[in-house]
Amino acid sequence: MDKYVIRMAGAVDSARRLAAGWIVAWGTAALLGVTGLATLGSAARAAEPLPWQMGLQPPASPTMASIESFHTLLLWVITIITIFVLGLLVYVMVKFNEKANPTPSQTTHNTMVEVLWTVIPIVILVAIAVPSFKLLYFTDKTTNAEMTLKITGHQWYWSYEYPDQGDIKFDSNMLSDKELKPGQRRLLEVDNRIVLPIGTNIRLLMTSADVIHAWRINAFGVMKDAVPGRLGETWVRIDREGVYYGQCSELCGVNHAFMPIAVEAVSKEKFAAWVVDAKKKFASAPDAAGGGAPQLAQKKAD
Ligand SMILES: [Cu+2]
Repeated sequence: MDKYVIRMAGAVDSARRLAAGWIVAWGTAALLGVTGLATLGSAARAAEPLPWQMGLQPPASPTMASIESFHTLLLWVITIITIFVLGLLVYVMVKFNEKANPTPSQTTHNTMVEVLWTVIPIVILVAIAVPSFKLLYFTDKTTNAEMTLKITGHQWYWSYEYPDQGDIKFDSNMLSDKELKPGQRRLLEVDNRIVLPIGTNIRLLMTSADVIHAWRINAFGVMKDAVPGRLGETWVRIDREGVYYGQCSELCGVNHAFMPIAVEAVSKEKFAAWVVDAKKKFASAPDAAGGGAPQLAQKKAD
């Protein structure tokens, strides 16, 4: 009886190891995929989450469209792997249980199987890594930027500069509950929205005047840390008009949750008209972006 128990334990053990090998390998693959997806999830009016929505909100930039298709690819990979591992477990339970397999095999190693469960996951990881790195470099910067928006994080608001539109500068603060007009999004609406043209390659430069913040808009697929003393760069090309919302995504202090981002994406003509108005509107506040004295402005003054 003892001998039988030991044999049985051996068979179960090797079956368990076989399954464990796959689970570890595929778990790593799944994790790698998930880290690539950490950019997604809050609100935007031109592309916003809806009750009972399946999947992501509609992408509003080529970057987000690419992130979404990469996400779909990974979802397929993860689904197939999960079903395969589940199949293996069920197979082991049915085929090698005590009744079906009273005299278990004494096998402890199988070179072929071991090579396969090492090589196949590597091949799949490499197949995932190639589009992943391509996407990473695509989001990194644009080679032909048509305009620049400089973003500075402050505790706890954002300030914006349009260096090639006649130096427009302004602060953007969240509206309090009292200031909200009907229909405006609570904790998302701001006093001065960023206005940007659609169909334009916009270079986004990010820095901070105090601690690390992160400028994030899900519909654009943009999330980049704003680090004091450094200049981060990414880009966006907005597909269609509308208002897009985002939030600071780096824990930056007590009011971290209260420094939202609101972007009004308009046609190029409307943007040109806004620039004319904005120059007048923000001219009265020459140091609007101040408080933190952004590095670029300082350099210019030298
Ligand atoms: Cu912040």
